[in-house]
Amino acid sequence: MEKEVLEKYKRAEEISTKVIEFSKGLLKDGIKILEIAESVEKKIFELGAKPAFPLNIGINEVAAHFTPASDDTSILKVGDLVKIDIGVHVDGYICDRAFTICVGDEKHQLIEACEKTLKEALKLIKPGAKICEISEVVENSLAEFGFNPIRNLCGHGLERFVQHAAPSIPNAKNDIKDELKENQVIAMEVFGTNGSGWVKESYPALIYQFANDRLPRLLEARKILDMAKFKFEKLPFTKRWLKEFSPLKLDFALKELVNIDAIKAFPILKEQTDALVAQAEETVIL
Ligand SMILES: [Co+2]
Repeated sequence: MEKEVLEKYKRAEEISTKVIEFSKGLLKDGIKILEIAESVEKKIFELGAKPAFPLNIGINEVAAHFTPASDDTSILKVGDLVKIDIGVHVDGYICDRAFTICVGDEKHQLIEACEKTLKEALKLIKPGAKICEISEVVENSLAEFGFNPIRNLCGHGLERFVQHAAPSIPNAKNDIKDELKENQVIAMEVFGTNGSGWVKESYPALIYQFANDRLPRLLEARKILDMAKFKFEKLPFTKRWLKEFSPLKLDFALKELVNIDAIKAFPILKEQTDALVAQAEETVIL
């Protein structure tokens, strides 16, 4: 990897470490999740980087792809299992990390299981490692604690301005013999649950991403598509970041953009039996 690229990855990592510390200090009983999202994203900018995607805050059965809307009034409560998934990028080079806490509690078995499992998986993240070997360790390690992996969620590669690139590293056993290669950047993520181990999609979506150049009919849709491409640099964005549009026009415009395949929507992912989900994630350069 070029020195300059490696340095940008390192800066993204250093900034994400600070942002994680900052966000941990916010996760207290009674705080609005909107306040968490806005202050963490602001912190990323203040530290000289940009969010690679809107701050994902998954509470209890919500595994991924939730970020508060600008009118969200919900607050954290004691006992909530909160997953914070943070993406920081410097010039497109992304560091993607996540952690889980239980509000008001030091320890939670599901969190411990995911953290321990991630540690075990990271030992294997080296050039030449087979995807199936890593997945097997994830599933077995969670099983030792009596938990299931989320079978339809995966660790993934990262590329410049691409937050989900090949390869996919499933949380569940498989027979993918592909090997990791030198210079790959891997976001290894573990999702554990005390439920069945599958996520289902839930709407309305809050997170979107540029997909294709199109010519929308609505003026607002044209403006948003332009922002998706240039301002958000084809990385995921959320409605909350589009404050200049009235809510009604925004919904119409996003709907048109999804319909003509100009942007894609990421539905919220919830555990199918509404069981608890914990997550642990780190980015590694091979
Ligand atoms: Co990730």
